[in-house]
Order: sequence, then C-alpha cells, then structure tokens
Amino acid sequence: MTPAETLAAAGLTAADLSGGTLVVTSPVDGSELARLSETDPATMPQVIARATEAFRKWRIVPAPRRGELVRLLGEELRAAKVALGALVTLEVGKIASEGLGEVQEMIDICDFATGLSRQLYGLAIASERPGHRMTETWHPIGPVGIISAFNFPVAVWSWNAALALVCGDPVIWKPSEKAPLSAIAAHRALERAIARFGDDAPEGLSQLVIGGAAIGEALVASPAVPVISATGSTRMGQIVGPKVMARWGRPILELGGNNAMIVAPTADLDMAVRAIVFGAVGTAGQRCTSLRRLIAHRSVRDDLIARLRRAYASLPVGDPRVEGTLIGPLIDRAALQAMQTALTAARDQGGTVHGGAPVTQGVPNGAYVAPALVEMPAQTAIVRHETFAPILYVLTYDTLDEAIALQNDVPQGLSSCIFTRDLLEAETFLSAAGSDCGIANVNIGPSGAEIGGAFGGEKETGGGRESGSDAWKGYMRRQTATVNYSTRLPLAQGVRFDF
Ligand code: UN1
Repeated sequence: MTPAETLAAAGLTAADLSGGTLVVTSPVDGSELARLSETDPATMPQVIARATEAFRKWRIVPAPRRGELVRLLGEELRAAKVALGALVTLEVGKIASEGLGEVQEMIDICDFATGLSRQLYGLAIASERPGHRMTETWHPIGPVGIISAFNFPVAVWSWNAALALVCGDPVIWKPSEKAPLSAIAAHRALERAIARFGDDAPEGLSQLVIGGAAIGEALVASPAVPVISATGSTRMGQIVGPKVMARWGRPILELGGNNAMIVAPTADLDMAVRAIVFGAVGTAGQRCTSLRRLIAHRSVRDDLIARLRRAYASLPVGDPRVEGTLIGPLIDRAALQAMQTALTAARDQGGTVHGGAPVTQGVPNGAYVAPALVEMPAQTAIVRHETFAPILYVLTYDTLDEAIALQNDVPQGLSSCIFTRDLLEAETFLSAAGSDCGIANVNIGPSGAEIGGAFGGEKETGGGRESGSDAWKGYMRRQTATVNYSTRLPLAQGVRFDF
C-alpha cells in the first residue's frame, strides 16, 4: 500500500491532512504525510469546560451502561484493526505485526473495561459502634487528561480512556506530536462508538487536542482536570508530576525504564536468546519495557554473547511494512544521533561495542540502525541511563545477590526478569528482597506485558499504574460512608461528650 492508501484506509481525509502547520513525516522513508491543524492553546479553557459539563452528565449514567460504550469501541477497533495497525506502522515505524499487536492491546483493554463496568466494587466494613455500618464506594472523579508518547501512539490512550470512561470520567487526549495521525484515526473509532451508543453520551465526553507543550501545559495546570495520566520521558514526568500535585491533582506517571534480564547458570539459553532478541531489538528498542541490560552469569556469559552476536547478525533491518523485517526505523534522526552518542559514551567507559551502525542500504531516508550489543566492564553512568534505541549492555555476575543488586542499582524501576530453572532463585527474584520493579518476570522477557496486570513501575518510572488489576481506582474517588441506623449517637474510640 502507498502511504496515501494507508491514510485513506484508516479514514483520514484530504481535509484532515492539510491546511495546518504541524508537519508529520513517516520514519519509514522520511516522506511528508500531513500538515495538520493544531489546537489553538487559547481554546483549551473551552475544551476543559466541555469536559467538565460532560462529566456532570456522564457520572450519573450507570456504570454497566458506560461499559456498553467501551464494548462498542472494542467492536469498532476490531473492524479497524488492520487499517489502524498499518497506520501505526507508517507513522511510527513499528513492524506490521507489532502495529497489529498494538491495536489488539486496545481491543483487549476494551474487553477488560467492559467487564469491569459491572465490577467497580467497594467494601462493606465492620463498624465498631452498635447499629452502624460502614461502606467504601468508588465514584467518578472528573475529566482525565491523557498525554501519550510516540512509541505506543494508540494503545496507551486506550488503557486510560477505556478505564476512565467506564469509571465515569470524560477524557481529553493530547497525543505525541510525532504520532497525531494514529491518534486521529483511533479517536474516530471512539466517535463512531459514541454515535452508535446514542444520547447517553454527552457532547465533549472524549476530546482530542493536537499540538505541543502549551496544550499539555493547559491540561496539567487546570484544577478542573483532576487526573493527568502522562507517558513519556522521566524529564517530562519531572515537569508534569510536581505541577499536577501543586494544584492537588493526581498524576499517573509512566516514565523511563532500564529493564534488565538476569540469565542464571540453569537457564534455557535457547529460550533466553529468543526473549533477549525480542526484548532488546523489538520495536527497535523503543518500548519503555525494552530490554536494556543483560546480567549474565559468568558461566554462561561467553556462550550467550556468541549466540546473540550470531542472532543479531541475521536480523533483517528495513522497511517495517515488508514481510520478514524485524527491525524498523527509529522514530527520527535525533533518536539515531542519541544512540550514536550513547555508544561513544559506552566506549569511553570501557565498553566493547558490537553493531550499532546506521543502516542506509535500501532505506535511504529513514533513521535505521543495526542493533548494538555492548560488553561493559561495570554498570557505568551510560548503562544507568535510558537511551531509547536498540542498545543492549552486557554485565557479568557471580552470585545471585550480586545480580539482583546490579538489577536494582539504576534510577528506573519498570520491568525486570530472570531466566532460571532453579526455583529458589526464581522465588528470591520475586521476593521482597528481589527485583524492585513494578514488573518482574520469570523465563519471560521484560516487554510485551498483558493488559490484565497493572502496568507501571517505581522510582524514576513514576509510580503510576495503568491497565489491569485495580488500576481503575486511579480514575475514581473513594468515599467512606458511615450510616447510623440506631437511636443513639455513640462516638468512635469510646469518647464521651455528654451535655
Ligand atoms: C510502552 O512502551 O510505553 O509491555 C508501553 C509492553 C507493552 C506496553 C509498552 N504492552 O511492552
């Protein structure tokens, strides 16, 4: 398909794609895809006011009925899967299978949220006073601002939007400026679902705002947007988090990762190699969950490196639309430059670099690279830094304690894993004294999490949780209620106040 056909198949019209100033290019070949109109930052107060008005109506629609809207969104996404997946591939360069996988992740969260709409359970709590009962109820909280990144340009929105809508909250989405077209197409799927859903969906229930920092800033600063869910760099989170908290809002932050795999002496190395390669070079190393550090036991290290070097040499780098390609482009030239700068730093810090050179053959205008494997003498500054590119640093360990200490000794805390067939090692890794990350896996790589679990991590990763488990509670307010059905007024804690 030509880019024009991909855009048309995803429902983008000539009017959508022209007339504005935001130039969107494809990392596949550097070609211009669109000049989009941006949201005027001066209109943000109206956008937020519309969401506030929508909230007044949406919060009293019964939750299972709200779930029906998200069920319809899932239907729309099923119908649009192929077209939307191809657009993601064109706009951010992930290979076709990963573009489709991203849309599947959206469908999955819609299914999850639809079921959840009948399970927003509270608690009944035993009161210490006679004739009293206590309950805990979850209520809608208000408009949710969603700031998403280029690397999962539609799935991360859906994790937030599907939950927020079921929880009774309108949503305002500011996608990455590097991936607004996928956002427009995904948002249209929700608009179609809303049209089918009928009058219960208030105007302004879901809004998409396109543009740069000023727009995000308006959401972040507004007390009328009680929840801001932001995915992106730690630098971005460091700005957004304190600003939201300063006006008593609730940030849900998904920031950097520096994810490691420990490969123990008993590991199945064939399986480990498959997991390492997907984790480190899948999505061209541009997942927040990408594998960035390999902590190999001294007894398997050389074998592992030899196998990985062979595997790396055979990985097809190129046009992500072409069947068989496994590594598409980086998002832009700046990302390519950042990767080269990191490799230079690694060399300066004693590293031996295999691969990592730019690739131009057959792909003249994108930012294509060969993945890099870097043997490091120690966990130096560059290893502790997240570079959003396919660089895998290899470290060596002798004892499991040492491996866990290395795994935890980075500022980030998103994902982690161990390959071992030793039960004691696996359980130690998952224990309170083990991995300090939000995600810890055994005999599975660090990326490609299912939506059923809570997704997020500690330390510089920001502490937020999205997606499955009870992450929905982040999109609601909790109310504790005590009801007295007796004819007396006893005070708690036995306090006497007779008059
Ligand atoms: C991200 O990179 O921001 O676990 C999200 C994974 C995907 C989500 C990644 N399900 O790799």
